[in-house]
Amino acid sequence: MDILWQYQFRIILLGDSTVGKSSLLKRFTDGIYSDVADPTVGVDFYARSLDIEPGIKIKLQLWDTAGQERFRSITTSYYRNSVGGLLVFDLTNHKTFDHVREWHKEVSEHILPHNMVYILIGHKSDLNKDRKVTQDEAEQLAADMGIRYVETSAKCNSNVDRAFQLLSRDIYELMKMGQITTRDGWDGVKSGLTTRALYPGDEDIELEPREKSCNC
Ligand SMILES: Nc1nc2c(ncn2[C@@H]2O[C@H](COP(=O)(O)OP(=O)(O)O)[C@@H](O)[C@H]2O)c(=O)[nH]1
Ligand SMILES: [Mg+2]
Repeated sequence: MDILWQYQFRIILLGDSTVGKSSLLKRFTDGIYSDVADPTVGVDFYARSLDIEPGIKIKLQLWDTAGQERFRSITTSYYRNSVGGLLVFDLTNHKTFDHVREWHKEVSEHILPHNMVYILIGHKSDLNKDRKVTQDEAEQLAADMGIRYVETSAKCNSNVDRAFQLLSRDIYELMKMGQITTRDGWDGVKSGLTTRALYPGDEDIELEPREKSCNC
């Protein structure tokens, strides 16, 4: 019996509008980048699988705010049903960095008594000459929040896979330690989908795991 993925993690993108959240997701799931992004057209979620260690395949369900970044316009279930969050700011816009703490506070308060695993993302690293946030201050903020910091560029495809890999591995490690468990009525982590589950009674069928962005 083939296993398509052992676990599904539901992950959200957080941060001000135009920091590059949708571009990051498109690069990660479809391998494409466009300088002309339409903020009003957004899919709800994207998907891609990752092998985070030999034999362990994780399906990431990645949720985008789709232009609803204003505080309190995002529904609580968006936060509550997620196990991981990318806190994204634009390296060329200091305000977006200043707002990271607010995003972190807003989400963390909404999901109490549970926790979320975060990673801090300094995005648009290709625009180094316009940089307004130093690596040192970003690393300091990440250290204060007890999370990792990675600088990415969707344009140059720099560190994009790595950011999702690191976050997924952190979540998986916490699962192995029993600090994150699947819970009834919670979509943050779901366990295994196999070919048997997909095609009961037809175990000879061979399925290639295929992932595409989803706009349903
Ligand atoms: N230079 C550069 N521009 C980017 C990058 N990622 C996104 N952008 C641009 O930033 C703008 C906003 O991106 P978008 O993904 O819509 O941001 P969102 O509102 O956070 O989803 C668009 O014009 C993108 O082309 C990047 O890595 N480098
Ligand atoms: Mg967007």
